[in-house]
Amino acid sequence: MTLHRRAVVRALMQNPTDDLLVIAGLGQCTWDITEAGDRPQNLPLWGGMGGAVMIGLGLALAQPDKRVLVITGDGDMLMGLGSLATVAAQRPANLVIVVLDNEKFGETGNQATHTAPVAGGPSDRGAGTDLAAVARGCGIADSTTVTQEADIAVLARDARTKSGPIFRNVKVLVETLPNTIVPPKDGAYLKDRFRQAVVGAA
Ligand SMILES: Cc1ncc(C[n+]2csc(CCOP(=O)(O)OP(=O)(O)O)c2C)c(N)n1
Repeated sequence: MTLHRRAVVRALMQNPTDDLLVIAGLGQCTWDITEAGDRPQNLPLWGGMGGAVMIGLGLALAQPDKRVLVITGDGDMLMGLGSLATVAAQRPANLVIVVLDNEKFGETGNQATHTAPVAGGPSDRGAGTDLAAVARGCGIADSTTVTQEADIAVLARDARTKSGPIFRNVKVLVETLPNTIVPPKDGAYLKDRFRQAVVGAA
């Protein structure tokens, strides 16, 4: 794996328009989207695990004229796998799911997740869980794995323009990154800020 997560997120969020709604899964993705530029249309989930895609799905269905980009980790995605079947059933054309797959629970100390290859052990299953294959199996036909620097520009373009639902599993390096730029910590404030940006003052 050679891709740097922050470079991927910066490419995904370059020059965002107001109709780009970004949901970040917990842990490092929350820091990543904030480093790319905090904005009211960003909803970082801080410590809420397993629900990033479900939140994105609800939002995409409620706001069909906006583009919904979910950026989350493999740990969060593995916890919420059932959401992929519902995305496939609902087929929101405006939903893009990008998993930054470092094969670790990065935020809690880099414990291996099930996307990591397993050598030995009771099941000796070899390759780890292939999240793009899971998404495809759920019925999201446009599901691929991204591993190359050269594919980032296409990833970023597809994320903003291609008809969805789209699923991309991006294999990224395990990195220890400074979290010097953090989003607001108050969940109610973040929710209200986001809501106002999406639907205006209630
Ligand atoms: C329900 C629940 N279980 C465990 C945690 C602790 N936790 C916080 S971040 C994290 C790891 C997240 O891993 P991943 O989604 O792969 O993100 P990464 O930090 O590797 O990008 C865990 C297990 C939590 N916040 N909530």
